[in-house]
Amino acid sequence: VHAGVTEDGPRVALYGCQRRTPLAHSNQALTDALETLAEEAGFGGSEGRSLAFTRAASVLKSLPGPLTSLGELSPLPCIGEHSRKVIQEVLEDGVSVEVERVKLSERYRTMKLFTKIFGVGVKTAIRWYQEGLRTLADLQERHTELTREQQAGLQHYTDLNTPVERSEADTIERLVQEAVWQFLPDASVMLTGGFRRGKQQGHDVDFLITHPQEDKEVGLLSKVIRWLDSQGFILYQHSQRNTYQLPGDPELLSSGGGSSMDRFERCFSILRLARLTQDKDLPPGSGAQGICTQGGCGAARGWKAVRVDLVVAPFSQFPFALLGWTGSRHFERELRRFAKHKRKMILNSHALYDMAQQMFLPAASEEEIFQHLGLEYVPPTERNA
Ligand code: DGT
Ligand code: MG
Repeated sequence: VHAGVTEDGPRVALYGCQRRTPLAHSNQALTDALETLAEEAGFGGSEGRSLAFTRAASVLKSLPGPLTSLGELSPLPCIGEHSRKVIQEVLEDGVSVEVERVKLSERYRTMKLFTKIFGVGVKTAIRWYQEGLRTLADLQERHTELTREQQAGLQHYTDLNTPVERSEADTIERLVQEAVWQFLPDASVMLTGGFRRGKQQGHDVDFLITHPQEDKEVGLLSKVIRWLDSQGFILYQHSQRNTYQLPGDPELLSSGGGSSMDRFERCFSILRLARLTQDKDLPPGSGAQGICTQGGCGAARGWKAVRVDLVVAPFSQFPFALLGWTGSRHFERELRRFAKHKRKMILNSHALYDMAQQMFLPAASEEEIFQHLGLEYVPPTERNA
């Protein structure tokens, strides 16, 4: 018996953070269909509906084998009426008429096009759509109304929507380490996000930087950025100072609690990466091998623009930051929801606060955070909820 059923009843737990979700699973056609509807609901401003489809898809991702009949759905949590209907259609006909209609609709296609621009969220895309804009050329005409970030996003649209390969992420990791270690040799640079969960491709490359001696990391990021820029690696960057105040940051403790945005010092950037096919032309042995500088191969367009996020966390907050930046987005959302509703705790990327005891719960590792939450540890590669 697969489909998550044991003799004791459903094996699939209610919250995504209580389940193990590997990257590869057996129900891709079903989850693709549900996730299209989740996306479409989000484009229409229906957050609740969007979440319902996302949760249903996430449950299917955790199943040990392919779902073959509707009956296997009954012990599973989070499968609403609408999701059930879509699943039935895909099981019986291979496709869902509703999903196919959505994918062809003008709004969905335009919203996809616009939200794939770096710096453009759903709200902005909706506004443009309502104003009658439909193509990237339409946006080019309104160039002056775009933010600097959106202009960069538009300029590098093709590159930024070409998946970043794992090998490219590794190359960028070596470059970031080279930059960081010049200023702080004992700092650690960790690849987080999807690549830490085992993905072979990503939409960006996420790094978390820390130093075992707290406060040493202060001021590091601006030096790193300045060096990268002087070497010609920066196509765009926007840095933010750390605005988190310990202890008892009022915003952390306010009702909303665990928000997904954090207040670490960080830099959203677009870096210039040499295409790996050109690796052989570059001098070997340099940490920056594979990355292109302005004078080098830019003219021949032997480079590719890649989105890179650099986040600096003080050592005591590092495990929370690592947990928060490893994802998946849905796993994070479920962790925070579980903490709040099942444990009366507030979790974010800085800290864990126990509302009953009215105290922060420190942690030296991700494992300890799971322990505080009374959750079985889920390794990064099983967090693809
Ligand atoms: P992808 O699309 O291949 O880059 O996949 P991911 O999973 O790397 O997605 P990404 O890069 O958008 O985000 C990585 C994780 O970091 C994700 O679980 C959510 C988290 N994250 C992203 N932005 C923020 C932020 O502003 N604050 C916090 N605390 N977390 C964030
Ligand atoms: Mg990422």
